[in-house]
Amino acid sequence: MAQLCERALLVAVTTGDTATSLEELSRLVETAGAETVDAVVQRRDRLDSATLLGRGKLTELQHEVAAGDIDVVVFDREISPAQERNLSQILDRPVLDRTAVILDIFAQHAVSREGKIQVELAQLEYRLPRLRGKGIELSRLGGGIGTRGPGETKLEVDRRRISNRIARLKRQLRDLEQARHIKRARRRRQETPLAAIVGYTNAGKSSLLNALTDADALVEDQLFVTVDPTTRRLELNDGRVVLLSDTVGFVRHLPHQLIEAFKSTLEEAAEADLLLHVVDLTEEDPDAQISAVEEVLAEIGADRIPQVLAGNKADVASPHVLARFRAAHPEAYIVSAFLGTGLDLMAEGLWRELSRRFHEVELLIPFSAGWAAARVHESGEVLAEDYRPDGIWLRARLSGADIERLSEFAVDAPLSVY
Ligand SMILES: Nc1nc2c(ncn2[C@@H]2O[C@H](COP(=O)(O)OP(=O)(O)OP(=O)(O)O)[C@@H](O)[C@H]2O)c(=O)[nH]1
Ligand SMILES: [Mg+2]
Repeated sequence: MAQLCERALLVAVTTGDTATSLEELSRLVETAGAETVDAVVQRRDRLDSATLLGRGKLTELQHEVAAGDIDVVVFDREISPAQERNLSQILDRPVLDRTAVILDIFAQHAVSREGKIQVELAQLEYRLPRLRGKGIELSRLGGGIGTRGPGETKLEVDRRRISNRIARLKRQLRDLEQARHIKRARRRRQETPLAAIVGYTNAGKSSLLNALTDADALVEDQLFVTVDPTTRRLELNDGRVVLLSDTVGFVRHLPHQLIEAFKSTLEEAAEADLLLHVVDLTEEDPDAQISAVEEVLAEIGADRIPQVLAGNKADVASPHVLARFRAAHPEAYIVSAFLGTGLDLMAEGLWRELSRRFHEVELLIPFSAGWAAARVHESGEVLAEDYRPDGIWLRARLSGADIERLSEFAVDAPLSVY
């Protein structure tokens, strides 16, 4: 892929006095492979529906674009297809919004077949209403942000072909989803509890998965590195097992086309028994990221799943952020995926939270049924154990499925239900 480094001018348009920082947009643009030349913040009482900005400001931008040898202008908000058309005419440069940049990053980072299909679908859905006429004239020769498909593919620019391709991609996704459902059903039968790692992009989710398990998920100081999630078994010290799965990073205003296309991937989080919510403590305001993550969780229907909160990168966090975070979230675990600190406690915390939905039972397992005792140790919580002449006596907390599976060994009906 010709990786020309585009020179980008960033523009934030805000109404009211909400504080705006173009720092995140700048990181997004750089991750997508362009260079931020300048950033302009424009405050307005109301937005112009056709061009967002007024005449005067647009003239200023025109000059800036010419003088700064700018290739592309990126807005820190969603711009409608009509606004994009108007703005790119006036400024005589391609005009992108934040969504286009995020989609571009996903396109570059997707690895698996399903990931690539999902990204391309999101890109085309975003693109279709933005084409003029048959669409061909919008093709940007030479590529650049907003024109790259997943892998080496260049995005389609012809309206009719896009529609056909969208239909085909949707069909392929449906097939892949079916395979995923079968896998998930199998997991459910085994009843190994699943914890999904969620959090803002770059919080260290993949690093934590690697530190806790033998996964070698890709870790980079970039945004949206993980597009294809990994699941691994996490074995606790005493042999109990939890499945731990990495997810796509979240960001404030995650493009809805992406959420749509990534539904099946995000379902992994939505169907988890527990969420491990990872927060980056090197951020000045971790709570802003927490809120953004909560918003996406609500959107995918995962906001009622119990959560364990973990503040990561404690090794480099500033003392005042750490202190503030501790005070605001006394229940949170403070960890460092780098140093491995706090991980054992956090894993225990995960298990404790998962076992809340367990029931306490008493079992007497004959020595000939060693598998059953092994099962209790692996997927339950053993509270007491005694070797008796007629077998192994256990008092344990087990999932409903395990209680059913091991019912022949039950000494009594469940003792207590949580
Ligand atoms: N100092 C320090 N850096 C960390 C720690 N954990 C992760 N990092 C760094 O943070 C960056 C992001 O880590 P990832 O694990 O890729 O983050 P992620 O949440 O999976 O990010 P995406 O997949 O891009 O959403 C990398 O540069 C890591 O080396 C930590 O405990 N301490
Ligand atoms: Mg990751």
